[in-house]
Amino acid sequence: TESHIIMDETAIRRALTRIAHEILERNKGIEGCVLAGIKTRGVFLAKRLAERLEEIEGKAIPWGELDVTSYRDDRAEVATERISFSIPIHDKKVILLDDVLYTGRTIRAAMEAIMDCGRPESIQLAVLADRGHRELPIRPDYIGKNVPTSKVEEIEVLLQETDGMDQVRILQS
Ligand code: 3GP
Ligand code: 5GP
Ligand code: MG
Repeated sequence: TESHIIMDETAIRRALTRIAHEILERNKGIEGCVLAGIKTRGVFLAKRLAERLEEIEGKAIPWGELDVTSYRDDRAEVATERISFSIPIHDKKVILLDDVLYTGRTIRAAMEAIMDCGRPESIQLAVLADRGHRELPIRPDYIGKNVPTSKVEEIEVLLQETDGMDQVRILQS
């Protein structure tokens, strides 16, 4: 397996800072916005982005974690429990955060999970890496890095909180 680094700690930090500014520009501030990090690594990205937004705006932005496994369409068993999001989302602008966007199935499931909790004003999507190969009509609003990949390549996302370091790598077997 061959591996090379496509984002280091600095690149990840700069991408999150840029995305924070893009979110503020698009939404004219953070009023009415809520961040939803998709487990596992999307949660840490949401937390970091919330910190960045608060530094810039001087206002706290609500954020929470979303576990969408029971909403996925490729699970053998039908969802028995409908999990809820811990923050009220009625009439809010919900910004989903994930590490890697691939087929789009995770995001479809995340949108369903959010919709089950109420009626948001809108849903936006931010990802650290977009590796292409969508199977659904989903596109991110905020992208850390576009990474054209073949289907056999994989992106490895390492974050300090879970992996002891910040790095994005591409793996070719
Ligand atoms: P994450 O939960 O921290 O995002 O999907 C579960 C984990 O497996 C993910 O971690 C992700 O990083 C990792 N993973 C690596 N390659 C793939 C892949 O091709 N598909 C999925 N679903 N997950 C992958
Ligand atoms: P999708 O549902 O869009 O196919 O895949 C998105 C989810 O699967 C993300 O939450 C991500 O964690 C995981 N995933 C898919 N492909 C990759 C990949 O190449 N690398 C990593 N790290 N995660 C991936
Ligand atoms: Mg993920």
